[in-house]
Amino acid sequence: MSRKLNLAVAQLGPIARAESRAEVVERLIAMLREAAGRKAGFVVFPELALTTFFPRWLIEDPAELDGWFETEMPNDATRPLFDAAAELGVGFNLGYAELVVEDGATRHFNTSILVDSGGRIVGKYRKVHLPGHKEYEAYRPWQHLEKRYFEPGNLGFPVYPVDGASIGMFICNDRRWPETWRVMGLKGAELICGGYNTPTHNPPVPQHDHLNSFHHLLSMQAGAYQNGVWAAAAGKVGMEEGSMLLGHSCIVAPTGEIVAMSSTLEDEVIYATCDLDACAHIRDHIFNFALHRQPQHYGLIAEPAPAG
Ligand code: CDT
Repeated sequence: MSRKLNLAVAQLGPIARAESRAEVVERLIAMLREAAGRKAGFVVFPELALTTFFPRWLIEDPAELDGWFETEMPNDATRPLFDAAAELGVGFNLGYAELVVEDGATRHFNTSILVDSGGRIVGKYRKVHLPGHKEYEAYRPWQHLEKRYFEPGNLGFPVYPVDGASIGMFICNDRRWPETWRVMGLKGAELICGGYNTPTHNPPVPQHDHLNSFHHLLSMQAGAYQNGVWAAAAGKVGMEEGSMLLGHSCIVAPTGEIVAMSSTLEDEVIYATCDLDACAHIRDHIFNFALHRQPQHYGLIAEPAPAG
């Protein structure tokens, strides 16, 4: 008998700088309820889903900066979301900025979690591929200071069992990197999901601005097909504090076919019924890792980048 996951992707329209976590959580819960009404068992929410995309600003006051981070999860603002998940029996993937003390040091990560249908956190991932820059760059209309505010994740690319499905996570820029997908493919992921905040204008390469959606979908479709996994991406979309963020949240089958895509720049939920056993149609044949991979030739991929 085939295993079916009723999957939903809940994209968020813009979040204003002044919008509180509690207000955003209300929006998330409304979409969680809508998804539950459509019999979804798992919902994917965006990257940094609780606030506006604050790395677009240079924030020099450390206390002000830390105010964008969560020091515990769940916390007072997000607990209603976890309670709703347990009440409705729907799991979710949620991105947020994480401030944590580890080994005596204060650390900042761009993080996402997996929550099961009982409202329990069952998995965590910290973004590995941080885009952008460290220092203020005056020519940019908006900064992209992820490299300044976060350190690269230290958890690798884990895959977790969640209500009977094997699920791994990417966070935004990670989806462009084949290594992200392959590591989780090798771990047997059946669904790889995550959120994104992708400005439609990339100041260093404006000649590629018209290709933003193409590159997003290309990455999702290639990652899904080349690893025989279901793939889902939830955007923070629309005009946020003057910066336009890419739409086209999507669900992609292991064949690489797009089976659902958002059509607005607002809060919107899209759906697909995912046959998890369909992963094997790819993984037992064209991308049968055990039969066809030749890792003795791939060593360079895992070596540190050459200097300069
Ligand atoms: N949030 C995030 O990772 N955004 C990047 C923007 C790249 S351009 C600096 C992305 O890959 O979509």
